[in-house]
Amino acid sequence: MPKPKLIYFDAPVSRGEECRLALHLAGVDFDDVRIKGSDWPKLKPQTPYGSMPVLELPDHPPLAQSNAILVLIGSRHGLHPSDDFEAARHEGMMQHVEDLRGVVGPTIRMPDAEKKAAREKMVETYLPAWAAAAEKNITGAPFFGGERINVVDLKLHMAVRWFNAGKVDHIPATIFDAYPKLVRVHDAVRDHAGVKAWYLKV
Ligand SMILES: N[C@@H](CCC(=O)N[C@@H](CS)C(=O)NCC(=O)O)C(=O)O
Repeated sequence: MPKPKLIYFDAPVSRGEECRLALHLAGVDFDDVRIKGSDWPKLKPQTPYGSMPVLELPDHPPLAQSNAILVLIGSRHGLHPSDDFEAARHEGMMQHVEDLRGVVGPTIRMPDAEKKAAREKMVETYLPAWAAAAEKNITGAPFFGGERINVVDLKLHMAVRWFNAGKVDHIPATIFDAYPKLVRVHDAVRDHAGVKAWYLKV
């Protein structure tokens, strides 16, 4: 039986990395397929939605959309709530992270003057509003829903990590520091033994 395959760019970031972490925490032995940027244009039309990550499971067509992949892995391996309402609440927060990526992502390819203006405006308005909404909906501790890590926590972790490494031009690394629950989820994932084991392995 071939192994499950997770296909994404060769970078420990964003939608691909959260899916790799989920598979690792789930204990799934998977092929971590990393695509070079130069190979992507050829592969793109062969993927379900023209984007990555893509999860390939034996006897199934390829599955795309990070949240669908995370919910599937989480539901199968105890990393997503079995209660349907709580699961939907987690999925709401996962969509909130996708909304953030949908707003910040397009600035990546902007010329610098335009990027600076767009991001400075986000620092004033969108990003604090996004973080306040995230904060309001985190009900548990140390993770989103309580004591157990779930796929939603991996997604929140990746969102905070994107900025707090200080490598997103014109957005201060401290942008989410005033949101203690968001910071707590980020730190709890960073300090989780399974997550640490992944970074010792790759
Ligand atoms: N809604 C999709 C978005 C996927 C997406 O935009 N992925 C990016 C990488 S994080 C990508 O494939 N970019 C290359 C492209 O769109 O050509 C998801 O959640 O998976």
